[in-house]
Amino acid sequence: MKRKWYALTALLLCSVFLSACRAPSQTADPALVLGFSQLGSESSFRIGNTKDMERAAKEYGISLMMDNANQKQENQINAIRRFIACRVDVIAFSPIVEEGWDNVLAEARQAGIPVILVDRKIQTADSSLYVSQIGADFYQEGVMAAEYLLRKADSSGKDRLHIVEITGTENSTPMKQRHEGFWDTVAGDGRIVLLESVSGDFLRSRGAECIRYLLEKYGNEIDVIFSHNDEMTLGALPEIEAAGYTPGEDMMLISIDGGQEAVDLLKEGKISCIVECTPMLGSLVMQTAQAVKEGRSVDRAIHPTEQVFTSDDDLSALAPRGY
Ligand code: GYE
Repeated sequence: MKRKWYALTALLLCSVFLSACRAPSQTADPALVLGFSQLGSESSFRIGNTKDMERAAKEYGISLMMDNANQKQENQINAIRRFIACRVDVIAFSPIVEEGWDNVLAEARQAGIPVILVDRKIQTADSSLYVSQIGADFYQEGVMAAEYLLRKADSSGKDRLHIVEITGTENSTPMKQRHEGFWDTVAGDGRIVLLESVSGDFLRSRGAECIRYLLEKYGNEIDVIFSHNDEMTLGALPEIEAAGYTPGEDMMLISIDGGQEAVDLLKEGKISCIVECTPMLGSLVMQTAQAVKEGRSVDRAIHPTEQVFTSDDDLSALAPRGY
């Protein structure tokens, strides 16, 4: 009798586990099952990226098993382990930070499951742990932001511009490389003087906190605010106005991402420059996953083309941003 109960329990546990492996969007006989660990929902970029991954999976007939890590690396690691246990065909993930992935990616390699990096990168000595990185050239985004500032410095004729920087998530690729690209480009130009750089973690609420602190400390000494993403810029803007300053006149805001809400404020002149960072990576990811599954070679790095929007441009013909 006991043996029968044990067998029944084991059968029940297996069926529960296997049902957890079924992708919600799984078709009857999917050509490819893709496990995707999304890092969170911290910004309109991230939400737009998630929606585009879902759109592209449907378009390409790929079963998407998606997990939202809610900004925690341990949740991403656990999700990747679940994907391995579910024997997905390909794993994709957007690593919240660059370090700490070698062990779990070695487990995926051991299981014979290829890994695609989406949006951000990882630091690893073992390049065989992933097959491709699909996302922006964040260093170049920093360069483009700085080149805009230098052009404005030239046209203004000012011999000093005091700047504060609100950076993204510590140790994430976009934070590190946007910072490096920007400051490498202005290095040696004595007109650009950094007052302080503070971390806003890519969050709107933290952008507001950061600018309150910076305005309290530096006030009208601030000429330029370089913010690593629109979310923090959108948090900072109301605080700047509440402090009695006119964004776009008293202070120049330079931002990155290019979502609709920020672009609308650029058209109003409240934001001076937005470097585009598109979240629409879904098609590139699905094409790469299919190529990998079919044994075709893929590029190690795939960068979407991106543009710069300024408040001097005529953006009347710009299509809706979609994020
Ligand atoms: O700029 C920001 C998001 O990784 C490029 O993460 C992405 C960044 C983006 O939170 O809005």
